[in-house]
Amino acid sequence: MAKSAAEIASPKYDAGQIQVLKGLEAVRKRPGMYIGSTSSRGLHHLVYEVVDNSIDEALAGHATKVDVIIHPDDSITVIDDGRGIPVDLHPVEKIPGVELAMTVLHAGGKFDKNSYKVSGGLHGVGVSVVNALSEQLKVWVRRGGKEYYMDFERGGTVTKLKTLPMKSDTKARGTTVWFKPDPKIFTELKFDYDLLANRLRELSYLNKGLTISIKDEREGQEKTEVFQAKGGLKEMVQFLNAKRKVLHQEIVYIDTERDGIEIELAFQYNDGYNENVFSFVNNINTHEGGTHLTGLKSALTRTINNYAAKSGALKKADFTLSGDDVREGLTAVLSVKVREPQFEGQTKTKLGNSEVEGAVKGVVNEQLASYLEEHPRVANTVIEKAVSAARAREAARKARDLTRKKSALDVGNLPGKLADCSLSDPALCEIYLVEGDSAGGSAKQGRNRAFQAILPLRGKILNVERARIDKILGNEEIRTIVTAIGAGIKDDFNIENARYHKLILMTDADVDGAHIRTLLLTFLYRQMPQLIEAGYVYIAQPPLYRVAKGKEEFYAYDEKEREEYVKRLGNGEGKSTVNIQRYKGLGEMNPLQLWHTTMDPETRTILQVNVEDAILANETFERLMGDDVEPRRLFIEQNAKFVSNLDI
Ligand code: 0RA
Repeated sequence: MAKSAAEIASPKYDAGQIQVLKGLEAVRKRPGMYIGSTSSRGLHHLVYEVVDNSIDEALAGHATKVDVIIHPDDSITVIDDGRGIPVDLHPVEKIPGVELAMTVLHAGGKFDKNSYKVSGGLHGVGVSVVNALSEQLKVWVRRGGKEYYMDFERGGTVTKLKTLPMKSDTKARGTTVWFKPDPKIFTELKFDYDLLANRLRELSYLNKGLTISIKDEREGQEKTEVFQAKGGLKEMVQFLNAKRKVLHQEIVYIDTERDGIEIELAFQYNDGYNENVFSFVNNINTHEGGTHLTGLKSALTRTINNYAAKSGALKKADFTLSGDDVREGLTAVLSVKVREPQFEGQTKTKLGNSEVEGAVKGVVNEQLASYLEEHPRVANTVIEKAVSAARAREAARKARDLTRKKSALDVGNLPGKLADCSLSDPALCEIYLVEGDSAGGSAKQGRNRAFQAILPLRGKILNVERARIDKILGNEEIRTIVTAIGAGIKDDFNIENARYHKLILMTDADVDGAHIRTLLLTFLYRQMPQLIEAGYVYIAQPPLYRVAKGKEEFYAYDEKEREEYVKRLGNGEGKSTVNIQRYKGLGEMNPLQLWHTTMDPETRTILQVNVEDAILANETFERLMGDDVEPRRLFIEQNAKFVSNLDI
C-alpha cells in the first residue's frame, strides 16, 4: 500500500496514528462530504463546529460563556469556560483526550457519553474536521490548575501535548481553540461578521442565559457584540416582532420537560397576515419542520378552537378555525432538545422522532389551555384575529378560484407580456423576470427562444408583506407572474405544475434593482416557498463593467476583475486607451451583449437562492419592507453586498 507523505516524513508514527492521518486525509480530499462546501458557507461552518462543542459543554451545565474572535488575518479564536477538553491518556488509544478530539473523526464527545446530554445532529462532524481543514490549529486547555497546549498543521500533530507555565489564575478553566482555514481548501477566506453574529445571537436565544460574544479585530471594521438572553426564546420572539405591531404585550411562554425531551416555546401575535413559525432541534433550525412542529400546530388549533367554542365566540359562525386561521400573524419559536434526533428530509432538517409529537402536543394543550383561561384578554384578541382570518380565507377562496380557472396549461390565458419559450418540458425551461420594458425587450431579442421565456415587469411589484391574500391576488403584476409560472399560489401551489424549473430574477445593479429583487423574493418566499426550497429560484449576475481596448473587450463582474482587465489591456502594446464603461442598467446592454454576459448558460453565472436561514431572510425582508422609505434606502445601500450575494 502506498505511504502517505505524512507517514514518510514521520516514520515513527504507530499504526493508530497512521489510521488517524488517513482519516483526516479523507476529509481534506473530500471536504464537501464533511462540511457541505468549500465556499463561504463551508468556511463559516468551521466556526459553528467549534462553537457547537463549547455550547455542548454549556448544555451539560459546565460552561457559561463562549467568546468568538475574528482576527485581522481572518483566523478565528473560540474560548469557553467549560471543564476543558480532557488531557489524560485515552485507555485504548493511548493518546491524550484532546489529541483524540482533534485528530480522530467523530471523536467529539464520544469518550464520555454520559457527560453529554444532547448533541447537535447536523453539524456535529467534530472539531477534527476543522483541524483537517485548517492550515494551522492551536488548542489551549485550562484544567485542574494547569494549562495545556498543542498545535497542528493541516490536521497533523506538530507540538505534542505540553504543560505551559502556570498563569496567575489557577482557577481558570476552559478550552481555547485558534484556527486558520486552509487556503488550499477554501475558495473564500473572508468571514462575514453579520452572518456569524446572527447565528451567535440565535444561539444565545436558544440557550437561555448563555453569554456569547463576538469580536471583529479586522482593520476598519472593529466591532464587538455580546449576546445574552435571560428570557430565552421570549427574547427571540420580541426581536422578531420588534418591527411589527403586536396584538398583546405579554409573550406566551412555555419552558418544560416531558419524557426526557426539553420543550421551550414562545409566541406572540402581530397585526400582520403572515405566519412566522420557527422550529429548532438541538439548536439546529428545522427548516422542513417535523414531528415537534406537527405537535405544536395541532395543539394550537385544537386549544384555540376549544376555547373559542367554550367562550361562545363561534356561536354564530358556521365554521371552525383552521390551522392557517389560528396562525395568521403568529410569530412563534419552538425549540426542543432531544437525545437521539432522527433528521430526515431533503436537507436533513426535518425531525422524524415520533415520540416528540405527542410530548409537544400534550404540553402545549395543557399549558396553553390554562394560559388562555388565566388571560381572557389575550385569548379574545387571538380568537378575534383568527375569526377575521377565517372570513378573509373565504373571500380569498373566491379570488383564488378565479386564478385557478385560468388554467396554466391553457396557453390562451398566458399573459400577453410573456414571451414564452417553445419547448414544453419544464425541466429544460427557464423564465427571466426582467426589470423594465427596455431590458425586457433586449432580453426577448437576445434570448434562446427554445428554452428561455421572458416576462418584463414594470416598476415595483406589490409589497406582499403588508397585504392579505385577496389583495395580493387582486394585483395585476402578481397575477401575471402566478399565471406565467402556472403552479398556483400559497396553499394551492403545486410545484409539479411549475412551467419552468429555473426562475431567474434579472434586475438592475442599483438600489432600485435591489429593491425590486427583494420585493420579488419576498413574494416568492411568502407565496411559493416550495420554489425556493426546490432550488428553482436564481438571481442573474449582469456585469458591472465593460473594459475594452481596440477590438478586445472583457466584462467585469466586480471591481477586482475590472482592475485585472484594465491592467491586462493596459500592459499590451498599442496606443489606444482602455475604455471602461460602467453599466448602470440592463437597458444599456444590447441584446447580444445581454445574451453573452448574463443569459448564455455556457458563460453566465447565476446565483441560486437558498433560504437556509429563514429567520435572517425574513428579518431582512421585514427591515426592507418597513413603512419608512429612507431607512430602507439606507439599509439597501449599506447591505448591497449582502442583498446581491443572497445567501439568505
Ligand atoms: C468531553 C469530556 C469533557 C469535556 C469535554 C469533552 C469538552 C469538550 C470541549 C470542546 C470545546 N470545549 C470543550 N469543553 C469540554 C469533560 C471531562 C471531565 O471533566 O469529566
